[in-house]
Amino acid sequence: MVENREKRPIRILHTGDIHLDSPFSRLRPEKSEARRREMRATFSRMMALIREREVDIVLIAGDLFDSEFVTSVTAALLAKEMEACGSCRFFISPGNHDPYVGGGLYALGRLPKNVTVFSSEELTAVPVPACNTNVYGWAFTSARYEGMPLSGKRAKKDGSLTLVCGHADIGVPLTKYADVPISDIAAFGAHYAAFAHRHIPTPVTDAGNGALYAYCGCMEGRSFDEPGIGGAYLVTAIPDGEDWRIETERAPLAQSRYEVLSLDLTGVDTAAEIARRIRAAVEENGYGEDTFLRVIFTGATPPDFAVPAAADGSALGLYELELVDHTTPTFDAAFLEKDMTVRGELYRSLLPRLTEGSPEERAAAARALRMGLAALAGNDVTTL
Ligand SMILES: [Mn+2]
Repeated sequence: MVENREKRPIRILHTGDIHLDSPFSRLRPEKSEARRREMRATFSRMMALIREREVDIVLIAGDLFDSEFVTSVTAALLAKEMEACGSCRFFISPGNHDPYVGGGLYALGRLPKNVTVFSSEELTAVPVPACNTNVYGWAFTSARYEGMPLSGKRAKKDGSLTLVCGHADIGVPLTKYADVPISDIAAFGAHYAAFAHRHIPTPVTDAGNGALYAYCGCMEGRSFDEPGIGGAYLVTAIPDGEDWRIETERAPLAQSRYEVLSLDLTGVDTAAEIARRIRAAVEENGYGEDTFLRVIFTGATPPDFAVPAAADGSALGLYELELVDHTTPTFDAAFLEKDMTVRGELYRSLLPRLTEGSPEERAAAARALRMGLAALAGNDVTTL
């Protein structure tokens, strides 16, 4: 007979898209290894937070690591860290990057006893009696999941706290990454549904009938497509009569972040002024040694002013600074067309690509024209 345990607040941490051992193919080898080390360190910091905040249940909604066969360093780290949180229960729902496959880390059963890994595409319920909780989850068993894990299912309504942990592509019909319509989340009716797969976090949202759900976002951004400070959600379920009330808070964890900044250069014609504006933006946003910053220049600039193409990020106290030139040179086409000097010749030779090329070709041609005109005008064609 199951005893009716006294209800107490339950603390939950929702994470996912951690991508340990990510290849970081965009970075140079020495930097990518440093980033992998940094990600393992961030993971360890998250585990310290779990101990410090006395978290009861950790939901890892998939893509914990970045391949079916994780490195031995990471496997050892996972086992050690999870074992050190002995009183906490971990639930892992394998995603498309860390599917449950024979011979993989999950199937080998080398994770400590307090870890439950979902192993079936079928929605599975695991009771946690000590927490008055049922955790529901599913697994990717390959890089694809072409079903609808929550379709037609309902959470058990027996007064227990109900949680979902899963890797899914919410609201994308016919997705190959587990199709979960928002209406399925509402109909299922869990108190909190923890999702991963999208790397940008979403606010905690009510799908309907108080069924909350969120994407936690990735723990560490890996490119400019994953901007912001990565982290996890801390969720507290507080007994509320026969039901539970949910409170959530964001826990920032990342050691590095990617940020994208747009800078309008209209009216600017010196590198010094550009440097001043970048410096001001860096200060205003609190970017520092943890920041990979991409600055996109926009607006219209004089045709003979060479917008800097590269800059030393460390001089601005940044990890790395990348400049992207999307400005339009305000050259006088009608004048250049008739210009019989080498300037006109340069313009005419670039004209087909300036007008008929692909967007990339047009941008490259505009840049070539600008550099050429700048050089011919005796202006510096240098970096910031
Ligand atoms: Mn994924």
